Amino acid sequence: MTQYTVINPATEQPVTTVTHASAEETAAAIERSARAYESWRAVAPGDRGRLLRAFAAEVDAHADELAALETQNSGHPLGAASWEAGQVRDVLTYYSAAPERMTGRQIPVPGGLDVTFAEPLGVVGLIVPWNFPMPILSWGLGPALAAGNTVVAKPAEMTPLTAMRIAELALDAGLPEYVFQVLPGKGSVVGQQLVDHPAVRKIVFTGSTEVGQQIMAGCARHIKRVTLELGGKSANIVFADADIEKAAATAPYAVFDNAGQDCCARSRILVQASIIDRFMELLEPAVQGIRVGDPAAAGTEMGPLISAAHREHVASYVPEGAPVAFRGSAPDGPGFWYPPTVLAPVRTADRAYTEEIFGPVVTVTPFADEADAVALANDTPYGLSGSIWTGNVGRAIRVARGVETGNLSVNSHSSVRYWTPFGGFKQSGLGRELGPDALDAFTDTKNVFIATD
Ligand code: TAP
Repeated sequence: MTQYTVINPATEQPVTTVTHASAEETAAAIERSARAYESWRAVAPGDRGRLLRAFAAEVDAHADELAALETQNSGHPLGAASWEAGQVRDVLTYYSAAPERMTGRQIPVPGGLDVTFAEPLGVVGLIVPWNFPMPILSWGLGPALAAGNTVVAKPAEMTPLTAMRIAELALDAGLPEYVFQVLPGKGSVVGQQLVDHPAVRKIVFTGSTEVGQQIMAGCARHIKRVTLELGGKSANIVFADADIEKAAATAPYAVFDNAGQDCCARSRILVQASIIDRFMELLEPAVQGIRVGDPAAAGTEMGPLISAAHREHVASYVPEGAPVAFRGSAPDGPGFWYPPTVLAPVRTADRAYTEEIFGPVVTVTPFADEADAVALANDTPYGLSGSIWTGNVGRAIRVARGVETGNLSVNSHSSVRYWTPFGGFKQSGLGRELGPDALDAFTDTKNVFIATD
């Protein structure tokens, strides 16, 4: 039995210890999940919807507790963690309407009646990263359960606490036992077992591109369905005709939110050369104004990084002599702190420009014209997110169609809204989560022909 000590990244103090599941325990949980599936899929649609609404209400009633737990475990500012708990409630509520609306089609054919059914898949394995433990769990959980699947989730080793509590809340809300289980443990043990076990019919993985590649290869052995949400190196493109004040004031939040540990972070700011000096003048006070500190304190906007190892990784992108234009602040003393950092000018071959840093470091690069901006934005293997700032609606549409990425916002930095599809182009992933079509990712279409002759 392996014990894991969960550390508060803002204090470096232990929070609690968690017992890791072994490969054998994971297999046993998957088999319990497969048995629970037989009855869960048969629950009447209205009752399944009611249970999901009860689950959402239970999460809502414990939102403050969940937020405080996330702040301790992940170092997220309390305001952000409250939003994250609210997102779990909202995703469950949104998909609670689905069971009663999962209609098939009636297709005109000769000689009979042809209908389709959206059948659940069976046991779904969710492999969740440490950066947004609650929302990312809910994006798979809500539609998977609504469609009639059962779920075994593996939270990241470093951030298991809110997922474990949410599983308890599911039982308190009346979800039958083993419909939703959370197994804390290592990716190489619990995650690998989810990928390898034949009773798991689908994997939803969010994390690094490298591990995503291994998961996809593992799923191929069973033709297991897979959704991958991987990394990003998204561009925030600011044209000379934009509201430059607003673009500069909001740019730091588009990359330093969650201390930059966000796959949608707009970590490459591309600015039209004619306005770059003015933009930098406006960006500096915006970056220095970010309130970095105790995540439990009211008004804190940015907390620490998740671990010492991750801070070292982030710092490696800012070596001696790096072109630091300016920096925000960070507390001294215990905690894995790293100040918001702006690098400019950065060569486009520099690894700070090409690699996902997953920390509060952003590069600023000038571009000449619209074609140059699109070419720079697309010069990456990733394609997850991005923003376009312009006052010209035609340009906004042309650039939005030209940038190879799954989620774009114009004159804002919105990315993940549970009403709309979310996912990546290129190496940022495969498949889509959220939005009205997410049920398709948790069902297979069955076609039935009934002869009338
Ligand atoms: P990963 O190693 O990819 O971990 C993500 C999840 O996969 C964790 O739950 C992890 O478990 C699990 N996992 C690891 N190896 C596995 C395996 N062989 N089979 C099945 N599951 C496995 O990411 P990370 O180490 O947390 O972060 C590394 C980098 O990935 C970051 O710096 C960032 O660039 C990127 N990242 C991207 C995202 C998003 S949202 N796209 C999220 C997090 C990280 P453990 O708990 O044991 O690690």
